[in-house]
Amino acid sequence: MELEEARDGSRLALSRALTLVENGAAFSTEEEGIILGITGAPGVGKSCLVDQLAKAYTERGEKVAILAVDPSSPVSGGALLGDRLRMDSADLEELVYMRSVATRGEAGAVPSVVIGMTNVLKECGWKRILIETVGSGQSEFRIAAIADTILLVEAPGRGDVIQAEKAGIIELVDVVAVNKSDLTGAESTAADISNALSAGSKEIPVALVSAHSGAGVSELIELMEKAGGNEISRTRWRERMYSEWMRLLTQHPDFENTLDSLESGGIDLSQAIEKMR
Ligand SMILES: Nc1nc2c(ncn2[C@@H]2O[C@H](COP(=O)(O)OP(=O)(O)O)[C@@H](O)[C@H]2O)c(=O)[nH]1
Ligand SMILES: [Mg+2]
Repeated sequence: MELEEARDGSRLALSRALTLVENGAAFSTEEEGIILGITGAPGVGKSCLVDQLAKAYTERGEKVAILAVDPSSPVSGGALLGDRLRMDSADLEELVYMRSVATRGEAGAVPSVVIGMTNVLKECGWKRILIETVGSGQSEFRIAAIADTILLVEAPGRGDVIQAEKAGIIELVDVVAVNKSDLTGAESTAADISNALSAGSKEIPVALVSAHSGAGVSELIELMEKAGGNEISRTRWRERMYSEWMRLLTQHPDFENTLDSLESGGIDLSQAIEKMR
């Protein structure tokens, strides 16, 4: 079976096992791992920063798995991304596994699929897992909520932190990175953000980084490691509850049948909910 070969190091078997989970197979594990969620609006430099983080972790000898969740692009497999990490040596490449996650436009089902995929990865020895999620809206944060540590990436002149504050989801964030520190305006953006966050109930550190030059990346990693010991906030538990509830619902054996009945007008919504209890 796939999983045994994947545990033995076969990447092909690992991709197959992940595809099974993507297609709805449930998978849990007792293995521990560290999941880092990287979120933020398109274009702020998440992918470039993920590459830098992966490079830094592999240089410490850690194996790193990257899951790129992008609901806007229908992707197949992670092969395209394979050469994205222009790694310094073939040895380092051995330490990185990268995979795009097809979400099939069902935002609600994303977290459960991704949780299952991280479980497969942990089971197969990939303990350091980076999840890149696009956007900074509520649904993206729901994906991020499965992470142990959440990094919100910003770029000069943007206002995603402020939006996250307005939406009441800033509590989910452990660290903010203002990327593109090589550009003018990055420092003042970081200062504005620190200022805005200082009024909140939780202390959220703000780091200046350049995913192009690598400046500030090791300091960012230190900040995230410190944050890793933080207690999980009520907001994040709430998001995890939502995700788990959604998983239980979408994996209910009668879920699809019930949708059929709703579609054909055979039952109404309250009857459908009753069936799902
Ligand atoms: N000047 C500058 N540009 C950057 C930096 N990091 C990323 N970019 C650029 O920003 C654009 C978006 O980067 P990408 O990683 O794809 O962003 P994502 O959409 O958030 O994943 C690309 O053109 C990158 O080359 C940086 O540190 N400095
Ligand atoms: Mg990206």
